[in-house]
Amino acid sequence: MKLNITIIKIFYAFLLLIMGSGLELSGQAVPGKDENIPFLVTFGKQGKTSWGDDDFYQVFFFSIRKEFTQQFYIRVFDPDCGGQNDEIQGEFNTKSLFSVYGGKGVDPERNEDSKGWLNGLNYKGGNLLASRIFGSEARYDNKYFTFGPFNPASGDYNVKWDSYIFKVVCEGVSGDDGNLYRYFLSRDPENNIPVEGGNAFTYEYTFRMWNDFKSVSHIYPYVDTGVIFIKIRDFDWDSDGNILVVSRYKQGMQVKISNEDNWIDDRIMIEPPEIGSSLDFQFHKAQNALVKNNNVVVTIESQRGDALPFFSSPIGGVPVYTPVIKIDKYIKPK
Ligand SMILES: [Ca+2]
Ligand SMILES: [Ca+2]
Ligand SMILES: [Ca+2]
Repeated sequence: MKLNITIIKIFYAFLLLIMGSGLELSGQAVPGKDENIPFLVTFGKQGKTSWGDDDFYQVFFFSIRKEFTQQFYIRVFDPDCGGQNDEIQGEFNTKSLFSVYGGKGVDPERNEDSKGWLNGLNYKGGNLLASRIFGSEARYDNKYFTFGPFNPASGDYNVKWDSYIFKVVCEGVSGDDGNLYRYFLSRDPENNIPVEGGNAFTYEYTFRMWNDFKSVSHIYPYVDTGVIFIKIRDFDWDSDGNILVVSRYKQGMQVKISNEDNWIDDRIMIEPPEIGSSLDFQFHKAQNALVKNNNVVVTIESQRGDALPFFSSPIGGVPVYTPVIKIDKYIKPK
């Protein structure tokens, strides 16, 4: 009996270890370490959708585990639009509004509008905690601006993830240039110090590809129970190479791709081993001619029409394809 209890104790310790490793600290950087995406991008609303942003705003969520009770910060790298990193059209005249929300109305699992992926709905649900407009400002060019401090309890509590949820919206309120930027969820206002167990996610991902042939970018949607098939939609991919899906079950299935200023959708069946894990959508560059400054938008929804979250640190880790061992049927000798 005593031995059984010891075994149970070891089992739980092991389980906690695995769970802990699933909540990697790389989730603090947005885009995340495994995603290999250079920048998020949001254009000024006088821009053209053919430059790769369909709606001129981007919504990101940050989750803070309930156990973490200290103050934290949300840092924005290169929040201005001008100087380095950004995509100029004519002259730099874009203003970007970054807003941080907490409280009721933020949690996208209880407020579908908050997800921000369907245009025309109110994606600003929650209490406004902080905001700032950035133009072309040398002070924040290729540098961080820090929002906060925030108290975890001012977020919107989500039971399933046992976490407080915060939301950051970037809107291109005027101008026509592309603002490129990144986020970091930090314990420190001056340095990037991860918040244990923190993560970030979005439902409509607008990002920049690398300007080289070899870099592969990834995004990791989480597949919850009840998902039978998914619909992936991608916008303005500029016919740049291949988009592949890899999972525990899929070795590299090709997804239909968009060209210029259009949405393309594709339907992908979900198999039982893929439930409760992340999928790996890989974005491979075309190898013949370099497609430069490629911005792309991606959403994924289930057969019910609800959007799946893309986590900066994939839930359960990066999925690894596990070949199914086929057992040949016993053939009766003649
Ligand atoms: Ca401009
Ligand atoms: Ca910028
Ligand atoms: Ca594009």
